[in-house]
Amino acid sequence: MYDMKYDLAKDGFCLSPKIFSSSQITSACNGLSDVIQGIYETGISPENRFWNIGDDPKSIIKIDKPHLCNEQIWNLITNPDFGKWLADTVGAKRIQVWHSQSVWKPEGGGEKGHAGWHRDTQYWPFWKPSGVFTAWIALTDVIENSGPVRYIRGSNKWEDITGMDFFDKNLAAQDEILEDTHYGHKVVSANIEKGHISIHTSQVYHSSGPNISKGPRIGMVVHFCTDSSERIPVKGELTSYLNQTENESICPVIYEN
Ligand SMILES: O=C(O)CCC(=O)C(=O)O
Repeated sequence: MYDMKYDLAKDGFCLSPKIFSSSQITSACNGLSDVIQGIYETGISPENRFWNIGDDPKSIIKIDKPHLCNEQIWNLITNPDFGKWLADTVGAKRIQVWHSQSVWKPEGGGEKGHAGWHRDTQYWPFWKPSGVFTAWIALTDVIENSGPVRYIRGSNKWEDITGMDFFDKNLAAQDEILEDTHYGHKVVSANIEKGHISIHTSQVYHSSGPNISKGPRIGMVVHFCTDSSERIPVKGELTSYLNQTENESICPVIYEN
């Protein structure tokens, strides 16, 4: 078995040993730079860009489904060792990537680099919470000063808290709400080296603060479903969003036993 820190079911997250080699990480990172600059090697655009060329270079750069645009990014997230590791960690027979995003946090951006406290299910009305997870692959060494992803230990068991939002940069206001509702909660930073991964459940609260280190903090975020995931029918523009899981050139199955 793997030497894992923290307990996914109990704490809501865990930290892995090294999964990816330095050369795999470097290639993916170069691919990501291209995508950020609008260079799409495959000719396919990302699903969504929350940062565009000409925008503030100190803001957090979030791009959805960059694996469609670049082969090196695709190779990273479809790596068979990674798929097997995810399957063993969450106890699944099948792992499918249904979404991905890159989160590039430039150094020195202050609160422009913040990601507010949230739980992933806030944005996923079409999934039941169990059986869907997120893997965060470190493409740079992440230390406390880099603005690591931070998890609230055991918050995967909490009720929803009003006022939490990924896109809200006001972490201080959110911290006050958390203190009021869950005084004494324990925050753990995912300080992991390049090539290591943190994995979290869809219900754990997490956020990240400013990057005051000397270089960018770069993460490739892989959202995956398993053989035990269940869809929830939704109305409106997201009705057919998950139909793309039927297309493996968008949502690759990376492990099956
Ligand atoms: O990279 C970050 O700072 C936030 C990532 C995140 O929200 C996630 O992995 O679900």
